[in-house]
Amino acid sequence: MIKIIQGDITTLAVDAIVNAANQVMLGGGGVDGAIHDAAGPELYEACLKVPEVRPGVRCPTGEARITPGFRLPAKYVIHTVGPVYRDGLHGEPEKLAACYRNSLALAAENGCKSIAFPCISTGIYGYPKEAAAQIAVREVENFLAQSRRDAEMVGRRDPTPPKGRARSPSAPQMEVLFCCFSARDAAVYKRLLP
Ligand code: AR6
Repeated sequence: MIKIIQGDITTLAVDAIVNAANQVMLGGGGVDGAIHDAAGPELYEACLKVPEVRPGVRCPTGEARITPGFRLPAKYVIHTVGPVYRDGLHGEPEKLAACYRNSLALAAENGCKSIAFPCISTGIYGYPKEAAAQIAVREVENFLAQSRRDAEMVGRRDPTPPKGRARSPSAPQMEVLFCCFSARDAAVYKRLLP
């Protein structure tokens, strides 16, 4: 199920909220700053413990990492790093799609039944809002549809998940919220999800 809400993602009592982080994963401005402020210093400590894949990079662009939510109402924070928008011809759409796919997969692996996304990359990173929302909606719809197909296979007692893909037991019932900070952002999503 997909819902659009307008508000502050740090107030949501969902299983996971997604953070539009940067590669260092130690906080920043925008939604990242708001999430660190609300979660408390324990979140910074938890992020420090995420291993670097190379100096200064805990989460490469398009990937996702999970930490507890600490003082947030959400159980987990899933940190993902959207692309910095240049002109759309430097892999930005693919990287943004990967953010949604990898965040959803990580949520499912951790048994989450509800997840809220901010409009990744559309603030400081400058991704055009309409184009970013189209990618977000497409990826979430694809994920939920695939999860339903997987669940049907389990229902037919076929124990073999498709090759290369882990089974996500909680995914078919997952509630996905697009948490838009502004009414304008919410209107973009409402046009795409009538
Ligand atoms: N709740 C929901 N959405 C919010 C909130 C909030 N409390 N605050 C802002 N937004 P941005 P990016 C919306 O700039 O473009 C950071 O410094 C905002 O209106 O937070 O991916 C990181 O450390 C916009 O629609 O993220 C990175 O360096 C959306 O969140 C960089 O910014 C994303 O805006 C990431 O830039």
